[in-house]
Amino acid sequence: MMMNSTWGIIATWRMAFDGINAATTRLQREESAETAVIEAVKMVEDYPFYKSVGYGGLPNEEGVVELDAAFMHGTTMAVGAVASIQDIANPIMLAQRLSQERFNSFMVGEGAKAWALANGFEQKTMLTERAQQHYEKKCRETIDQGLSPYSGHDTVGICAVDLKGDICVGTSTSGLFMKRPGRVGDSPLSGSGFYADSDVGAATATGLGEDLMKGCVSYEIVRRMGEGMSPQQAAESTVNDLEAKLIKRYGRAGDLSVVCINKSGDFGAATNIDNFSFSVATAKHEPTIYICRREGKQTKYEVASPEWLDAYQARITAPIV
Ligand code: SD4
Repeated sequence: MMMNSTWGIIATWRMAFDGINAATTRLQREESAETAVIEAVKMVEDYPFYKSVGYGGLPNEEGVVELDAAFMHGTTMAVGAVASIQDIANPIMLAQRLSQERFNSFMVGEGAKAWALANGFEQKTMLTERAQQHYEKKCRETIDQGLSPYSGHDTVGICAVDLKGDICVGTSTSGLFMKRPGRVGDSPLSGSGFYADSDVGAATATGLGEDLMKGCVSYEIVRRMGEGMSPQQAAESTVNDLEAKLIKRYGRAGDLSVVCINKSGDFGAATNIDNFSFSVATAKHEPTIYICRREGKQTKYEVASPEWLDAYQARITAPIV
């Protein structure tokens, strides 16, 4: 078996940090990138206060939680994905399972749910009281007043490299808050929300799916790394190029944030917003949460301060009024 001299894992947002910590132990113990990614995504899906992924995820405009998830193995190139699925406890596990199927590996809605239940996946009511309260508040503040409700969306995307040299990526999200029933973003779309190639590296995206998918950003980042760019160069240039192109040809660009890692464990992050955070750990880098900001065409990041972390925790658990 091929061996790699290093390991690493990187994820969008602060919410993945506990999962990254747990994955660090796994990857050091020579567990697979696949297990590290799935277990880390599951932790985010299961935590009710993360309101954009899994249990506790925010609902669509009719108050129904519809979830998207995907998994890709960068060695076998297996991809599995689910979209618009309701009331299945861990969409990422379903995506992983679907990645083992020769056919029908990307399933949506009712069909995906029926297959999941027939194959032993846990049914769970994914709408929490808190998410319902967020929904009612949003209705009061936006729709009831004729304003656009589309904001608030954070996908977890996690890329990992293991000591055998396998590279995997997984995503999970409730998508755009107040989306139309049936709306699907970039997160379950190969090449857009995620991509992994064990010869090169992996990338994953978060932000406005409708715009991220216009640039197939994750594939593009991996492609650029494969042509010799560092992960940071590949991430930054891909975000900058897509943003510029969208503004020029489409008139505007939504939120675009990405993280990536290469097979040597070097990582990169880029964004066109100011408060994008990411979590990372590698053989050379202890588990850390970074906050990004954009300076000109560059994305700079600094370690999240204790004050920032406290404020974050207070915000996600604060009563909804
Ligand atoms: C989507 N890209 O469904 C996802 C949402 C997201 O940060 O990542 N938001 O469009």
